[in-house]
Amino acid sequence: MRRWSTVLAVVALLGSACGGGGSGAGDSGETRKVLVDYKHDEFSASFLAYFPSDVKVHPGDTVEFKQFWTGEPHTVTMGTMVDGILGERIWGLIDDLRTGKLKEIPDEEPPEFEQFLEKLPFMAEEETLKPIQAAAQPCYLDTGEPDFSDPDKPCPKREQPAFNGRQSYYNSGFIPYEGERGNTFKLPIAKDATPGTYHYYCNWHFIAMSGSVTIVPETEPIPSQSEVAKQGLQEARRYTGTMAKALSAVRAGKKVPLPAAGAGLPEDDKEAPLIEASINEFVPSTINAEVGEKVTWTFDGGHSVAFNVPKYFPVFDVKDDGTVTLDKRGFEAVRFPAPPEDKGGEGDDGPPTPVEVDGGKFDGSRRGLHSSGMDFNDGDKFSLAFTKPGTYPFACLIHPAMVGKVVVK
Ligand SMILES: [Cu+2]
Repeated sequence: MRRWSTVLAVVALLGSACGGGGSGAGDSGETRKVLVDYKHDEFSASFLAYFPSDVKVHPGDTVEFKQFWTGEPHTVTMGTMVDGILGERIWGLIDDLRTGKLKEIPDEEPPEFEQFLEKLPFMAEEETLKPIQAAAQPCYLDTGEPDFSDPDKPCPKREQPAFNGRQSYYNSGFIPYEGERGNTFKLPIAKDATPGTYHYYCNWHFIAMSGSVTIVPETEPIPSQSEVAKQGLQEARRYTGTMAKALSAVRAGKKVPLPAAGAGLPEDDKEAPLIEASINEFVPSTINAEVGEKVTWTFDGGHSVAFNVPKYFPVFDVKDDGTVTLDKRGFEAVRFPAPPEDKGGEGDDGPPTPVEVDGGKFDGSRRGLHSSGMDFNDGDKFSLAFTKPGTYPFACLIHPAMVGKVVVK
């Protein structure tokens, strides 16, 4: 069971290593865009946040959630269950963490949290990573609770209704990279929507990745789309400067303190909230080696080192009938030895002893996907000896923009 403190452990990691139709929304409605995750044009990264995280709309408007594809799957999950189970007190606390008013997660786990986890599971089972279809596929319920008891059973299929603030469960499901629904989830606001503030969260990354939609009466003014866009960029850019600096320090061979307390706080913006953002880069991205020389990768964050990676490798995918599938090869060691299972780590006393997995010899004759898997703690190592001259491209299976190559001479 994930603990309160770990799922809310919102540290910025400075690492090295539906289309859904607009049914019900009026034609005259305006659109406000919220970015899901964020793409920096100078380095590969992922941001477990929505930008801007709070948006105001009128009945009849549409909120368009536009996802930048960083490899991290996301959802937009809301409804009276989401607001109701945690209640105003806990959401208030999460809002304060998300907006930077609160800097530390209170130690005490509120009872509402346990209940929330029981009623609203992640989009995949924690141990097996098997997708839970009722959480991973779109699900719109006017009343009652979704049935999560059978992971293979999706919610009853129905056309996406406009959001009215009264539906019990309103879930975009996994927003896929491609296919008919593209990278966008549209949230049409019903003409008869009940004014109020509604929280949404990502049911893969959980409530630290959340935001709110506030529906106000037509008579009340709302920020224009250009103001919303400006706000979104401003929120995202509170982190990118510090991240770029950290990356260039790492590239210059400097030791950069990692998730250690406060390390992720943007230096220039002490008021910025702690969000989970990670640089997804191999440093260096080009490795020169001699024939027979051992090349070693040190892990920092959740990544894999994979060779012979297919052009398109969706970790989560959506089949024609809507079933969300997971390719476990994205997480597990493939054709390389897996790291030992008991490595100690989170929750144990003291830091775990770093492990080094020796992947053995590698040359161009070994075909098919090879991956280190992701089951490493920060500081663990994976090594390979290249036995033939050549260029060997590699990538992280989770973060498609995280690539590198080994040049063997
Ligand atoms: Cu997410």
